Amino acid sequence: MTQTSPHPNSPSPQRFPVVVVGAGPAGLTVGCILRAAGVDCLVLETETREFIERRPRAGVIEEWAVRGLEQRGLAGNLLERAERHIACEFRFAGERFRFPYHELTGRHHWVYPQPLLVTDLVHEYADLRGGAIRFAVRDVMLHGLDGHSPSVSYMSPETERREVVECDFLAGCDGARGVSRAALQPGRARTARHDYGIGWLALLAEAPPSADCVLFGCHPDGFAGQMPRSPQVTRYYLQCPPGDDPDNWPHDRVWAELRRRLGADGAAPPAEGRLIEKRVLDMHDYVTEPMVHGRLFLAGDAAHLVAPIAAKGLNLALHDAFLLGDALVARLTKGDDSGLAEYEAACLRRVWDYQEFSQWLSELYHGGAAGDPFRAGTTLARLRRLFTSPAAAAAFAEQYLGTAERY
Ligand code: RFL
Repeated sequence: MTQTSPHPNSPSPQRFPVVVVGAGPAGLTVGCILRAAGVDCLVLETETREFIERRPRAGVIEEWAVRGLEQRGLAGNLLERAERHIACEFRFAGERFRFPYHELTGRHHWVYPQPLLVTDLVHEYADLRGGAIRFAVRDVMLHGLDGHSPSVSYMSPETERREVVECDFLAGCDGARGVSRAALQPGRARTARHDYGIGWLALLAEAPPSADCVLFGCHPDGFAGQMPRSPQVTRYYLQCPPGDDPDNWPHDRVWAELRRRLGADGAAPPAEGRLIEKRVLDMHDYVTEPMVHGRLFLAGDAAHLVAPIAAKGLNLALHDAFLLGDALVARLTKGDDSGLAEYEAACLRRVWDYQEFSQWLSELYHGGAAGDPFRAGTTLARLRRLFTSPAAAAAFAEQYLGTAERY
């Protein structure tokens, strides 16, 4: 929510050069970059530390993103513990088709559960780099976005009062349901949205993965996916109607559908285990433009959401955060404005490229189950082409791994 002037009952407003709204991967990475350069900032987060360190979400991180974390001293645990993935496997027409992207390109993916990354980043920011952070704040409001001295106010859980913090710059990193994007609307920004008309039942199972790689089951009854997270926990997805009730998916139905849709000659069936997360995602994408308003800079899901079809959201959040963190440091330590001026354009080139790839991949996953024999035919042709045309395979690998030389 936004209002023109801060609520008056804060006794003495504090001041930080940067306030970061949201302690997800984007906000924490920006915070760590600022602290490493000796720039003070405050991170505000509506949830508790325990909650954000456990919230299950992404797992697939692209090589360039890990390199970016490493260059900023943020990948120590990740490089020790993450798994290197070198292939994925498509299953269609009752057969298995392994796509060995490492063999084709020399590149790989990292698999590291998002809660572990967030735990590492909070520890680095708050415990090692001495960054200020307030958890469990409520009713965050942004003020004075049109001027040179914006501010943020929030209800403090400790004082039960509205606290006001003045700043030079605001980083809006509060995800898809935060207040930063809303502060730009109406009339200040346009959100372009795409709905796939498809639901995914997102599942986390206490079970080892049934294969050493990501599996994509392109089945006439709907998509099924397996994304390994750790030797003990596996993420699965099952295509379902949008808005479906997770209660329509009892344990036995889930495992029967996973076995059927991921079934193929010579393939081990998914290892059954307790389902520790079960929720329906209505698949959609959006991009908000502009990502910058005055001294407010949006980053990550606050600015753009990409459905988990191609496992790109966390990667885009990190891409924004590297650019924004570095640009703020340049501005605040050297007076160099160029990074901030180029920030939005540099983010959006990769964002739109990844959005386009997600759309393309969605047809590969879902086209065969659309109930349209023509789409089923073209989808099968698209799938087969990946395994018959080296040019098509190279293009897929580049987009899947995010390795294009330029965006
Ligand atoms: P986050 O992670 O949502 O963090 C935003 C933080 O802001 C807090 N917040 C507020 N704080 C202060 N004031 C407010 N008013 C606030 N409102 C909210 C929230 O509590 C939260 O802590 O956004 P960020 O940092 O931009 O990071 C984005 C990623 O989390 C997201 O894109 C990925 O999780 C997407 N995603 C995946 N991405 C990948 O790259 N690879 C994957 O394998 C992958 N799998 C997934 C995914 C997302 C999923 N969900 C959520 C649909 C799997 C799933 C199931």
